[in-house]
Amino acid sequence: MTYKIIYFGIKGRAEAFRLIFSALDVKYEDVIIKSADWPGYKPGTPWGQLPILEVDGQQLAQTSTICRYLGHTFNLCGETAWEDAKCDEYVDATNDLIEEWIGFKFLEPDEARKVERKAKFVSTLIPNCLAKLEVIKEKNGGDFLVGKKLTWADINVADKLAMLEGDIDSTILEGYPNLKMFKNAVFSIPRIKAYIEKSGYTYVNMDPGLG
Ligand SMILES: N[C@@H](CCC(=O)N[C@@H](CS)C(=O)NCC(=O)O)C(=O)O
Repeated sequence: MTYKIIYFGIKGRAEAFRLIFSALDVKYEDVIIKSADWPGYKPGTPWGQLPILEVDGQQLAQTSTICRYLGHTFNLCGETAWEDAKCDEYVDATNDLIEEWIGFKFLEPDEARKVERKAKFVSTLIPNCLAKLEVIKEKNGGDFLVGKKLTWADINVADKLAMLEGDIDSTILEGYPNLKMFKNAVFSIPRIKAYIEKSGYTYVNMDPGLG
């Protein structure tokens, strides 16, 4: 199989795929679309947006769909239909948080509204979400969110936590010991650790305006 990740020159939504490929030592190619080339490229994409995963020349779109596909392909999914659904639930719930982050950070045109939305995000939305994830993680025990082994949802959610730490506040997981342990467990997987050390892990240089 040949895998290509087609995306803008940022970590963004595609980083979870890179972490999954790295964890499993599966080769992939990053195809970077420059902002200037995007208007010409966009009409030929499945839904007018990136990222896209190309598998042996066939294209798959939508971030969570791609992550889930990789999870099923590489046996990083739940062991039962229920566990699979729990993976989806935790990824969808945290998607809501991240879409709001993208919304105020990249897409909100009104400066006053941007400040207002960020304040609500930091004071209410993040703590609400992290408190719920903290309980989920504590109840599941072990290192991960679902069942007893690593799933694609662990990698997806840990990536989002790292993104928030990088962009909002590096101490965001203080007060959530189970989540902190969880994120560290994912990022301590030897191949993921090696990938992070090689690639660097910062979200601050995202290309503004792309969302
Ligand atoms: N629902 C899509 C959203 C993808 C999305 O919003 N992609 C942004 C970049 S992160 C994009 O392609 N922006 C350019 C555009 O919409 O023209 C997904 O989850 O993959």
